[in-house]
Amino acid sequence: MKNQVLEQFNKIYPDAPSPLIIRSPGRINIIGEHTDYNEGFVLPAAIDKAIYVAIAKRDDDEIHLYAGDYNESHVVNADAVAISEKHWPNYILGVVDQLQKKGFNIGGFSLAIDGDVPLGAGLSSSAAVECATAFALNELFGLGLTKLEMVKRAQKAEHTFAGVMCGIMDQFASMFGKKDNVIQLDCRSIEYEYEPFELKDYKILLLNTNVKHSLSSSAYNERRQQCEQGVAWVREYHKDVLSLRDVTIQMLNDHVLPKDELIYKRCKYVVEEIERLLQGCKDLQEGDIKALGKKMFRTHEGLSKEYEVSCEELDFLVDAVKDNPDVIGARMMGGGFGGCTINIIKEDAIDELVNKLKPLYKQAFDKDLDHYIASIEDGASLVID
Ligand code: GAF
Repeated sequence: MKNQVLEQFNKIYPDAPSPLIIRSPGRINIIGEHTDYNEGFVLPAAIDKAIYVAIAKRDDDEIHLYAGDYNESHVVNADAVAISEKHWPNYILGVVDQLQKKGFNIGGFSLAIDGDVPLGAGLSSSAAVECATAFALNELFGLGLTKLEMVKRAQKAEHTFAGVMCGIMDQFASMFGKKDNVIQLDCRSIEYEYEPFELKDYKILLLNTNVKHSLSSSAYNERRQQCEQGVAWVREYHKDVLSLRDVTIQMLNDHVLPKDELIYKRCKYVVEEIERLLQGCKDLQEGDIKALGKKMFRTHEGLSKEYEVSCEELDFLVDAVKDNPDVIGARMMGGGFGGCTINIIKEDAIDELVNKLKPLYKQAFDKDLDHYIASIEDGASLVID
């Protein structure tokens, strides 16, 4: 991939100086879904699928972008960065805009981008692009930003230029990932701990529905607002409550259920998921992967029936492995409405499962089912020869 982006860069910008190359990975999340923007916990990790950026300074103030995935270019002046009608430049330009708003002087540059994070598969290709861009600009212009500052600029870029009011999980995982470790991140204090993820003879299998989720299709933002509404109702009685992190089921029963059943359902899922993650982390520390797996199935149920961010295809894939003794946990992953399921499965059972599922999936939905065995890798870095 690194060579591919370098070749593209050299082809598109033959007169440019030799570029820096940055790798920023996609992510998985073991448990803790839709908890980040509720100031709960998440348990993500960076994976072996990544976005690569090649970048070099220009002598003028122009920003030249090229995306290998689309074989498309986009040019804009550094003092006229704005949301583009094309989708892909926004994840890059949003970061430029955020850095400029922080007072950094971003001059002209040429950038080529490519990667093997499947797009719209719930593996956070967009966060990987944003983090790769922030990392690249930080290196190129010597901005001196910390990793956390880059994460925050990248997250804000998603809010402003992509219109998705995401939490911090995806950008954090892409930037802070550590090989063979998951990150237990407290999304309120932003304190985090690495936890070794030892699966022995199990693997992480991702099954891609090939249903492209569109988070900005407002359902994601709507869920966030519903959580905020629930908190506002509880706060009328408990002034110290700041987010669903502080809310109990009793509070929801008392102050949300009488007002709105749908909002109650959404909030209940989140409150339970925050607790489930904490229990799941204990399982992990005790080496009880099976107990953690059971919780993943329960998370799926909550996401599907209470938070309602699943879809038929995701439900089908989780149902299909539910009673398989070789699969100890499975659920939809990420924002939802499509993308991948994450499965913890015995390594020697993968082929049989995938060979069985692919034709069934095709028959049911007339779509292809893709699969990836994910390994946990380091977060964003400068690629050095
Ligand atoms: C998306 C968002 F970008 C994350 O912040 C997170 O909320 C996730 O959905 C759901 O857990 O990936």
